[in-house]
Amino acid sequence: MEKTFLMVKPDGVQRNLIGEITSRFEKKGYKLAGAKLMVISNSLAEEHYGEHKDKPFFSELVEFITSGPVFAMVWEGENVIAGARQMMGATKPSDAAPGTIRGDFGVTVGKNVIHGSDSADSAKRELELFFNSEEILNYQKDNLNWVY
Ligand code: DAT
Ligand code: MG
Repeated sequence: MEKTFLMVKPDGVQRNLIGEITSRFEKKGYKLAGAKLMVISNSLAEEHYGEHKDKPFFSELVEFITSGPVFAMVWEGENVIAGARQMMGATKPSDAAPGTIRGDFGVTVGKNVIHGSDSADSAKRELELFFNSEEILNYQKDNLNWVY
């Protein structure tokens, strides 16, 4: 089954949105396969956001993502990578539709509450960056017979 990397960013943790956000993915029918509260180091932040290293907002982005705990998660499900991106909404909360996480809880692009992998390649790369194999659990959830 497909897996993706999702993370409640420091603003979402501070704003008590961990429960709200995880609840949306649980209710959707995706399965939580791993999770941890952690503070991202500078080097991990620079590697995670490496594709943006030449952008003018890069240093601000690294400073923000390392500014407090994040809630890092592994979610599993059919087409979960694209499905979670849809549930997150557009990068800029001002463009994100109501009903999406960024549309409902964000105002500015610099504090847009959640990260999610944007492709199969980035999901693989980001999951390997944030989780080791023992932290990703393979377990049975019987209610998934009522999702699939
Ligand atoms: P996404 O998080 O939707 O994958 P992205 O990969 O283009 O978006 O950018 C990563 C993060 O960088 C984004 O969540 C918020 C920040 N960011 C993007 N564009 C920005 C901009 N123009 N100004 C400030 N921060 C920006
Ligand atoms: Mg991205």
